[in-house]
Amino acid sequence: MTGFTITYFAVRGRCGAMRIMLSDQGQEWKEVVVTFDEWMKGDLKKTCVFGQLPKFEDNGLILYQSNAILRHLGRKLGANGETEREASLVDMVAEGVEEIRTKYLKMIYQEYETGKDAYIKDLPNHFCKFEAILVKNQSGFLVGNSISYADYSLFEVLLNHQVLSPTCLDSFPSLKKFVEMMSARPKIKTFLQSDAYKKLPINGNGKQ
Ligand code: 0HH
Repeated sequence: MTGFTITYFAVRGRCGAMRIMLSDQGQEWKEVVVTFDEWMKGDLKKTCVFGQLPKFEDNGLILYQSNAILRHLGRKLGANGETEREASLVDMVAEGVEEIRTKYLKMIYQEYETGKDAYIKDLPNHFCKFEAILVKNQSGFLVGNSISYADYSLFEVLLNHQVLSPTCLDSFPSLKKFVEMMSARPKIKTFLQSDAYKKLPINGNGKQ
């Protein structure tokens, strides 16, 4: 019996990948939704180790930093590579995904109007790296023969980018196949069709 709780704002944001991962792994979790007004009071912020959300609780263990949470779940749920060597490669690839996510969030929150077109134009320079990883690995996953937290993270980033630019994967057949394969996993498919997922905007400022 697990006791997972996610405390976060009413957006997919930095919890998108962990929710997809928990669903696919057949886990249940509780959501504590923080409103803008509650957050602005400042009391909760003061208790957060880095002054930010998400906060993740696992039977008394409290974690912050979305990628640390993904890694924790990867280790706990067996989605972290099958060997120590693979686990290191999973971390490496996940850091590469984080670089795209960070650039995406900067564009969305700071320069959507002025930077969106240039951002989309530059995407192939980032996507080609992940295309090459998938072509080399051949299993359909980023590392080894089993799904890892890096796969969930990349999948969620790509879903968001397909909203930003529906044709952005057209030159990347392996990435396109990867998104199709992940989307077709039964528990992910059910989650992506759920109100819990659909009702949440991708980002907190209405841009996507
Ligand atoms: N490195 C951290 C991580 O990966 C970054 C966390 C972070 O940026 O976990 N947290 C932001 C919220 S994510 C935060 O706590 C961006 C979504 C913003 C949506 C806000 C919607 C509010 C409306 C209800 N920001 C608050 C702060 O820094 O005070």
